Order: sequence, then structure tokens, then C-alpha cells
Amino acid sequence: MKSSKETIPQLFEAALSGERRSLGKLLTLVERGGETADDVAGLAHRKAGNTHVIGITGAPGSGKSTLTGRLLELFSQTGHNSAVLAVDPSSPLTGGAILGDRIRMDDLTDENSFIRSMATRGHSGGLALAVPAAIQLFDAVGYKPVIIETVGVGQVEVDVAGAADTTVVVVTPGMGDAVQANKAGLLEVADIFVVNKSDRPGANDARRDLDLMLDLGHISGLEEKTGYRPPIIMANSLEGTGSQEIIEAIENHANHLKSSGSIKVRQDQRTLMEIQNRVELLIGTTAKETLSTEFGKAMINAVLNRETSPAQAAKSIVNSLLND
Ligand SMILES: Nc1nc2c(ncn2[C@@H]2O[C@H](COP(=O)(O)OP(=O)(O)OP(=O)(O)O)[C@@H](O)[C@H]2O)c(=O)[nH]1
Ligand SMILES: [Mg+2]
Repeated sequence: MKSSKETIPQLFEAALSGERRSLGKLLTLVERGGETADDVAGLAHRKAGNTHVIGITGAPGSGKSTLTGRLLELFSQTGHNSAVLAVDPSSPLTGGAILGDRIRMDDLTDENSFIRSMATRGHSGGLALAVPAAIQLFDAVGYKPVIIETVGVGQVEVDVAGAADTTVVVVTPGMGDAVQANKAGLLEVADIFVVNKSDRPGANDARRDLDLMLDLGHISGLEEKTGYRPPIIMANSLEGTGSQEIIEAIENHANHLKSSGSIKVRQDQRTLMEIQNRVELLIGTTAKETLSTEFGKAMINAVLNRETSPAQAAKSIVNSLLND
């Protein structure tokens, strides 16, 4: 009988054999962070490397979840087992929104798809570690593709987009949405643009704005280097218009990544980022711990007594860490 005492390798084996409940438990462990999460990530890493990761980002309410649901349906119809990770970086404040998301998207779940919302609970570095680990877990147990949905409003989201092989940026008609997306740095990370809610007035203007920005080279410089220009696709995700075209654009981009060799560059870059994030987190944590040791307290006092400067104290503390 299965009990709560299942070990991580047991849970992982069960998840590999398609047991959804075990996969759910492992994802919870990954989300909680700490050494247990590292153990899960370690097992997943060894079996990962086979999926295609699609990032879907855009302003709040632009229709990312609705669109994702459409893509899931189409992937499922063509025999794909796809997984969705809906990431809400601002979760401590807007926890309700992500719950709403989960309910809306769960309506669309079938046995071929796995949908999971991930909140960061505000712990430092949480998102940077938990997102790649969750992707690798989905990858390891055979989900292909893996879709990450993030709200595109800041640097964190741009970083999360960096976790994807193909990034889809969703904009909507009106109020210079494309210009806003540009300011948020989202145009540079876009491999595919979707003008969603194209049933609304101003959809053609949004398309034209994006086209102009592409012409002006505001976006990436990838075009000159590789001959790839991000396509702009009009969609109405309430009705499903444009979804098939988006899937074709994703396949086209995946083929481009393979033929140009950039897939390896992206994946290597991603691995490097993950290691770097982990190094920074480990050093940061250890440094904070050092501050409450006798040595750390003595350094703080020396600064308070103006015997040494904050910069000097910081250097001494880092040196003591490196020589440990
Ligand atoms: N008119 C119209 N409405 C749409 C379309 N796509 C989505 N919507 C609606 O827009 C609203 C927001 O859709 P979501 O899919 O939740 O948007 P989201 O980007 O996932 O939102 P957050 O995750 O909260 O940032 C919902 O009421 C959808 O029904 C579309 O193509 N046309
Ligand atoms: Mg959503």
C-alpha cells in the first residue's frame, strides 16, 4: 500500500510510469524548495533533455490561459502529452488570481495533459530554481511539449521566458499594448507574436505596430543573424481562431532552432543560468548565516564602532567563507 512515507526515488519511479498523483507530490516538493527539492531536481535532471519548452507571456488578462487551453486541446488531438506550468511571480499579493486560473484551466484537463500552477511564496531565488526543476520533472516523465505561462510585467518574467525554447508573446488590441510590451523588454524575447482578442477593435493597428517595431530592428537582432523573423499571428482564443497557426509557428521555430544550431546555444545558456542562480543563492544564504556567527557579530561591531568600513567588513566575511 502507498503511504506518505514513499521515498523520493519511489515517487519518481511511479511518476515515470505515469502516475499523476506522484508527479503532483514531486512538484509540491520542488515548489517548497530546500534540499528535498534539490534531490527531486537531481533525479529529474538525469532523465530530462527531450522536451520542447514553450513560454507564453503577456500582460495580465491578455488571454494567455485561454490560448494555452486551445493549444492543449490541439496537442492532445495529435497525440501529444503536454504539461502546463502557470507561474505567478507576484503570488503573495495575488494568490486569488492564480487560483482562478487553476480552476479555469482545470476544466480543460484531459488524461493527456497535466496542468499545474506554481506560486513562489516569496522565498528568495524560489522561482529561479523551482521553474527549471519543474520543467525538468515534466520533461523527465515524458511530457512534450511543456508550456510555461507567466504574466509579462517585469524582469522576473523575462528571466522565466529565458527558460523556454520558444517564447510566445501575447498582446491585445488597444492602448499601445505592443509599445508597452516593448518597454517591458518582452519584444526582445519573442519568437512568435500573437495578437489575441483580434475580435476587438484595433487588432490590425496592434499588428502594424509590431510589424513596424520588427522593421526598425527593436527586436533582438536575431533576424539579421539567422534569417528568422518572428511571425505575428492574429487569434481569437475564445473561438480558437489562430491556434492551429500558432502551433505551426511553434513547430517552424523549433525546426529553425535545430537547423541553425541555436537550440544547443539556448539550452547551454539555460544550464549556465541555473548553475549561476544556484551558486548565488548558496553563497547568499551562507553569507547571511555567517553574519550571526561570533566572527560575523565582531565584524558588525567593528563597523558600528567605526573601526572598519562596511566594504572592508564585507570583504573579510567573504574571504572567511572562501577559506572555509
Ligand atoms: N474577446 C475576447 N476575449 C478573450 C479572448 N481570449 C481570452 N479572452 C477573455 O479574456 C479574459 C482573460 O483571459 P485569460 O485567459 O484568463 O487571460 P490571462 O492572460 O491568462 O490572465 P492572467 O493569467 O490573469 O494574466 C477572459 O475573460 C477570457 O475569456 C479573445 O480572443 N477574445
Ligand atoms: Mg492566466
